Amino acid sequence: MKKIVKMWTLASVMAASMGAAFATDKLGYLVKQPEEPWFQTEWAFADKAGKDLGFEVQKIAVPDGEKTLNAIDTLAANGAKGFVICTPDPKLGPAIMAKAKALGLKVVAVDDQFVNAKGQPMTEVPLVMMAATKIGERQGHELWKEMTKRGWKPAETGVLAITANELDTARRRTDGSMSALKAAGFPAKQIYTTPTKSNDIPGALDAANSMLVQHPEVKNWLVIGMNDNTVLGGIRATEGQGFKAENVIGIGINGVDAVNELSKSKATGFYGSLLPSPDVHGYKSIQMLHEWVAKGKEPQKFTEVTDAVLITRDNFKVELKKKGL
Ligand code: FCA
Repeated sequence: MKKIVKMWTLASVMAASMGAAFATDKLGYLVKQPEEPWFQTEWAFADKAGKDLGFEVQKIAVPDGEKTLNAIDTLAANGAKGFVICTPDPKLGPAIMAKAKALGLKVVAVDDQFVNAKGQPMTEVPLVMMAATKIGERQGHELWKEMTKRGWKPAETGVLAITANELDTARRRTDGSMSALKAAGFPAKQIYTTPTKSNDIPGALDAANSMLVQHPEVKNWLVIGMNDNTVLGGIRATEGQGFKAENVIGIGINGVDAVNELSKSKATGFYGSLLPSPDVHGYKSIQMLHEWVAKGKEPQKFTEVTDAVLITRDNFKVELKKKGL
């Protein structure tokens, strides 16, 4: 009799511990622009982390503030314990944090940092992002290199810098790019900045058009922007105004958003893109959240993902494959 009791006890212990191992946490992954391959890649690798580490990822598109706050309610109603987010607007930070706190959800920010009511970065929220200034400097450096290779005279060249300064990561990238060009010897007075109203191709195209018409004297253009779509908008504008591919050099940032362009049968002014690590952003941010939720291990406040590779028409397939993208 005693033996049987013991066996039962063992069985129930085993069942309980198996239950714990299989109880999957639900975690959200909210992104501002699901149409960008950048964010699709983050989602894919967040899913991979979920499969590897045993949690479920609820992926929700949050193009505006209302959708963001609704998504947080939905997550809580579904029993999620936290979420990773690339916010559609950094200024939503305080509202996002207040709602998450009220519903008992943990938050990790990815790519775009929250700002508080005073416009200062909310450094208390864990953040995973790319090294913005560094990648911008690389953009400027690579543009200078390609322009030198083509033998362009600085006097005949203009820089079309499409900016989005209200987004800190964007401002740091384009500032980095412009300072690298100046440091290399590009004349500062021929760098023309134009702000885009939206972070997509149509917005950047409008911004670029209004600047291009003001400078009919420029023969060759270098195009700067915070990501691939911004630079692509600039390239489309140069095409619309009759510039040939050989008189334009644009280098984007994100890489994965440049695949269609680099696959075109004929070269365009879009020379290449800096490919960082959307795979690492997606996997790591949600892994950190999972460890926080499941094991109480609080993430470090700032995780910077460095290193980017320049992909062009010549090497993009190989480089993307190397990263499993
Ligand atoms: C911002 C941009 C995205 C991507 C990300 C890392 O959110 O809008 O395209 O570059 O930073």
